[in-house]
Amino acid sequence: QVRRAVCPGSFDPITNGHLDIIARASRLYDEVYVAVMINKSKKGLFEIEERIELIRQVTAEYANVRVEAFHGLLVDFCKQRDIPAIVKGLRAVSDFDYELQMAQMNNGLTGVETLFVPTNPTYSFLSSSLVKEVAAWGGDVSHLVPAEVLEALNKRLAKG
Ligand code: COD
Repeated sequence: QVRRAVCPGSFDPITNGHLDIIARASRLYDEVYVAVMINKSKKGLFEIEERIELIRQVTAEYANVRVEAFHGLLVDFCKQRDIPAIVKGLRAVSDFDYELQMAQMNNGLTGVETLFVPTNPTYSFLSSSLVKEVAAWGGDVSHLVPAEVLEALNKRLAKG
């Protein structure tokens, strides 16, 4: 029996916080899917294809990680691929309420389980939106994202 899990998110762009959770999940499961949510009503800084390409580059060292886009419900993505577990990072109490609601809703829908991994304290304040904001104003985010992401951010922000 292959043990599978999914790490879902927007990943606009992937940060060291996301990467830490994905790496830890890859040590616990045989196969880890990184599922990049397509949200047509919210245009991100990076196109879905760019996000996926960046995630593929920075997870290349983890042989059991695969990256896919999805739209619709996460539980349907899980059902189609026979994935019984969602792995999420918990940063702080502020994440808890919403994450608990989603975990309970998803479990009620299909029985899929959600497992929470406590964030590495180095990244407990880190989010894609803060990275974008700080980078947009010229702040140094080189310790918060992988080098490939830093380069992509600088390119994108230089274009304006
Ligand atoms: N440290 C550790 N983990 C982190 C960090 C960090 N610094 N930052 C983010 N994470 C983890 C968290 O677990 C977070 O949940 C995940 O990475 C993704 O983060 P984001 O910001 O890229 O993505 P979100 O929060 O926009 O993603 C939300 C989902 C896509 C997971 C959610 O909206 C969803 O499942 N949507 C699909 C539609 C659906 O099924 N809806 C019904 C839900 S009940």
